[in-house]
Amino acid sequence: AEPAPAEAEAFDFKGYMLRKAAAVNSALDEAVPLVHPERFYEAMRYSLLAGGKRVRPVLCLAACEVSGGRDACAMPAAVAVEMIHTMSLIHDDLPIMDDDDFRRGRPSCHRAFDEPIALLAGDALPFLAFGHLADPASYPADGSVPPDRIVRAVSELARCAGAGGLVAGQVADMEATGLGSHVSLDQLEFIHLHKTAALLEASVVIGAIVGGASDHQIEQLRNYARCIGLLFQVVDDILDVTKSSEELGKTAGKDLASDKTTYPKLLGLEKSREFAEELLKDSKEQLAGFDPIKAAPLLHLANYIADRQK
Ligand code: GRG
Repeated sequence: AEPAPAEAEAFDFKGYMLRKAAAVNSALDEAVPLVHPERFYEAMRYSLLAGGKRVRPVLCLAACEVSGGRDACAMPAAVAVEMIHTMSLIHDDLPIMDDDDFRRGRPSCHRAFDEPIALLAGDALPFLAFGHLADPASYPADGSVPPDRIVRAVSELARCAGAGGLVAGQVADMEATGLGSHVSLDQLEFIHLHKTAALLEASVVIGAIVGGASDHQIEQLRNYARCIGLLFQVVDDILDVTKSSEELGKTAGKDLASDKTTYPKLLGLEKSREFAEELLKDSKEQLAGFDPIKAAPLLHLANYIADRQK
């Protein structure tokens, strides 16, 4: 679809992403220095600095910006969400979970190091994340992020990442494995809202909290994040089908044949595309009350998630 006139205004999204990702990378580098025991620290740094898209930390910075804060206020939160994301990938790749040898285009942590080190690197990262988020020394010295906001952000991240969030999503996903189209639409939505959307939600909401958003704004941004979280997964499912059918040169892709439950499998490709359109529209509606200039990064992040090709 053609972008609406307001969206077509010059906003250098690629430049924005590159600038913000570079700032996040250097903050991550600083947050986890290479100290003794080196092999363990190396493993954490290997996975953290492996060059993901940095969608979560950039969302966090963008939500802080739209709420009136500056990047320095949200950087501890941005670092924390990427640490949690990375630990979830390290553990997900372990043989006892998904057993993946590759991640972000190179050997997964347990392949590059070994299983015990990968397990422990994953174990340590959430503690580093919460330590960094809660430490007053992580924030600008001018007091622009008061302690009550920090405590609220800690509690929000704990809720979204833990037993009622990301971990619950992983459990539900494991339980659904092999059930294929016997999984209901509600179950599929539960999995994605927890396994994928919860951490995107935390990223946006804690960025908004440290940036000084009102409760009403926080709830609007939460809804925005839930929409793009689900959108992320619907797009992923659609790409799975279209990519694999392109690659295989036939109409039914590997996804339709595999045991994984996907939106195209439950809804069909056309309805899945409509659902993605709807989620994109709903996410943008949540931004309507914000300053359009400051909301531009969040709006373009939603487009980016909708349009991404891999
Ligand atoms: C949080 C304590 C705790 C445990 C984690 C293993 C586990 C429990 C959860 C796994 C969750 C998981 C693998 C979710 C998938 C999320 C997802 C959409 C990953 C891909 O994200 P991208 O595309 O990746 O943003 P990059 O590499 O760009 O960062």
